[in-house]
Amino acid sequence: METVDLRSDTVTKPTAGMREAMARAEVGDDVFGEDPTVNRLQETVAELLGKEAALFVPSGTMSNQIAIKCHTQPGDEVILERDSHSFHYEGGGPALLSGVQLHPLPGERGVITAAQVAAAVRPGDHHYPRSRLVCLENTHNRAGGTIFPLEAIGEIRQVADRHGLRMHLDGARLWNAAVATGISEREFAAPFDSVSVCLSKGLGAPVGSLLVGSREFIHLAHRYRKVFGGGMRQVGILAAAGLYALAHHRQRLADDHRRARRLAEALAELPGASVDLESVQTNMVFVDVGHSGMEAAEVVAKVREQGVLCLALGPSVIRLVTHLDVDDEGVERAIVAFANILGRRGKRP
Ligand code: TLP
Repeated sequence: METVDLRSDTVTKPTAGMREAMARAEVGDDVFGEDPTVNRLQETVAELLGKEAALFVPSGTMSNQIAIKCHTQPGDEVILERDSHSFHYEGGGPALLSGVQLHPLPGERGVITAAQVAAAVRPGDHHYPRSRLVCLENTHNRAGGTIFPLEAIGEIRQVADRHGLRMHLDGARLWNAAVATGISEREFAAPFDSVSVCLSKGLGAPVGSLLVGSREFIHLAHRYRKVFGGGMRQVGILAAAGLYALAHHRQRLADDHRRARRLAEALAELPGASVDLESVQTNMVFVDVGHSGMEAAEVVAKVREQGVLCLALGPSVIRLVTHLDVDDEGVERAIVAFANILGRRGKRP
């Protein structure tokens, strides 16, 4: 039985075309800045996001952590959303690597407002930490792949300008936000001083993220990439996968979004399952099985027996993510597997 892996869009395997591009890649020592494929990828992504420069790094986590390090001094405070990746899933990196304090704000489907940010900025009195950076996430992972609207970002930028704050975007899935809205990555990136984007999520490359910003910012980021152990050598092989992904796998994200919607609508019909359909804006579906009498982990184990993999995110919440390696048939199989556990259509009142 072939498995349908909906745990994350990070699980994709490189396609034949991607592997061929990797095999053909011209390489050099990137620590010396001599890998022509890495240089081409950095120029391509900087251009795509409308920034002066870009730096290829091993992971989204490192990219965010380098950005926080570059923008802050120890003792500074970083304002971010309470469910953001940098707050939850980066191992306490901001405290460990940058010595900063985090100021998490509760968002609505991952979106915080300019008024919340303004209220969180500390007075310029020596009792307080120095507010220095605002980090946003687009799309927002733990909120269910939701889009941070451009207008709301613009309003936060105005607050940031008034208080001399920098802004960083965790755009691990910015590609999804762009395809879903028709607003370009460049427009979404414009209000930010730095942006991190991942090649290893929906785009289907095996490794790699890029941090973009001004030339001066990237010069400093280069130093911290080395310090954090992220200087790599003949990584044109990986950059080639990224260039291939950018050229061939961006527009197809619309298919992932269509499949997530199909999955969400079908699962929402099952007894004991509820889905916030408004949060299904890109390639993720969060299902709450709280009313099924089963724990999320139990449901996950039972659908696994039917070859469907997904993740329990809490006692009652399950995350399913569509991607390059899940087709229409895979989605239908997942729906059947859940229906076998939770019961058929015709939801109880
Ligand atoms: N997210 C992973 C897990 O870490 C949860 C996933 O399966 O979704 N920013 C965002 C918004 C992310 O979702 C992730 C990865 C990262 C950063 C970190 O990227 P990597 O895994 O490359 O360090």
